[in-house]
Amino acid sequence: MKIGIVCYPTFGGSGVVATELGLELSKRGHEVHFITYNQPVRLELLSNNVHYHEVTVPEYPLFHYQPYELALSSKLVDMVKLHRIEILHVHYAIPHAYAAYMAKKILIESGVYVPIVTTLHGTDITLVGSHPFYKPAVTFSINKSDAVTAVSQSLKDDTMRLFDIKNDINVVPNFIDLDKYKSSYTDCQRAIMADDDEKIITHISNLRPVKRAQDVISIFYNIQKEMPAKLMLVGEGPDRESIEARCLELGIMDKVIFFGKSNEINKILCFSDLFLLPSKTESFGLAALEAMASGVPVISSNTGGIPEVNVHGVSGYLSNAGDVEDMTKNALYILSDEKRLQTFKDNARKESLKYDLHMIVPKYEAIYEDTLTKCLVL
Ligand code: GMT
Repeated sequence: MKIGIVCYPTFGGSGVVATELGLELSKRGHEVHFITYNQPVRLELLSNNVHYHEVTVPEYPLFHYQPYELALSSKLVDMVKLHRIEILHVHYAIPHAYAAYMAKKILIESGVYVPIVTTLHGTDITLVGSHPFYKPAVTFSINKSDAVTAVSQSLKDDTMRLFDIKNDINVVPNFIDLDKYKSSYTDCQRAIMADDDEKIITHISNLRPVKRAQDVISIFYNIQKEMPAKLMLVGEGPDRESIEARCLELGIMDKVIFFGKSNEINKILCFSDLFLLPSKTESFGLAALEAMASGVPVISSNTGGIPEVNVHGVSGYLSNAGDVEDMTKNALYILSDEKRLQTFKDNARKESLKYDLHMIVPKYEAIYEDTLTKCLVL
């Protein structure tokens, strides 16, 4: 198949999922075209089967806002025609499904029909999309897609509850290339990060308010009072400054390592004993899955799709968002006994096997095939 993928090319989970999906599809013999405004961060290797087409928005002083959706629609039209792309898989209802619908309509005028598969990732539904301002556009974009997927049952339920959806939504969870995490699982040199007796706690996110990174600091502060520990913080975002200020205020700056944006997540995770994800909401929690694949137990909130990934009492523990005391208690319970910690580590890795990309990517392929067949009949 010739597949066009539209995503946000940034460090966010949706961009990672879209990129890994495209790369795996290309390995499975499909021709994949990424169409976006920057080369996706995890798209390191361009091969015969993987292409990247940049969407540029010509600056024009008359426009207060430059029309990205318009530029994307035009680029999609051109790329579908030029490369005979058979199906478009767009990640995020707005603006991607919205722009793809416009492209589809333009292409119909030239006798070309390209179906659209839309994947909902969360922020487009739970945070931005449900704002009354965007609701009509999100509802329209979902209902006009030829197939719709959501990354968890919880996100599907939220979508059905918040919008007037006429389409069926398939749940296709986030996935992981387990091999990438397996090597680091064994080759880890944690001595370069911490002393032997120190426990390593990790948090990875884009440090937006929804991630509740201040809770990460509070939980870590409580942990390091009870045992020697280091905190590794990976990611950049609007809360970085206030987090640094809080660490300074608590006198723990020397125990916190800020990595900033990193492409070496698997290496960092291999040093870790515990992963913290106290988010206010999370449609899936890809970062938690990446941790689990590295054999790192997860202390998380119980919101959104997280309970579908992190199994309470098995791969880690779940608490109400904001309940720092309970999260601290659970963290200390896991960390305070070496045998118990090892059991949780093994369980975490075992639970992550359910999300092997070799099992999940074929689900997308089946959806593409069904959609193409359905559209042919119509
Ligand atoms: O969580 C983020 O800040 C990034 C965001 C995105 O849109 O890229 O991630 C969302 O999509 C990921 C991939 O499906 C999910 O694993 C994340 O849980 C989801 N984030 C939220 O729902 C807040």
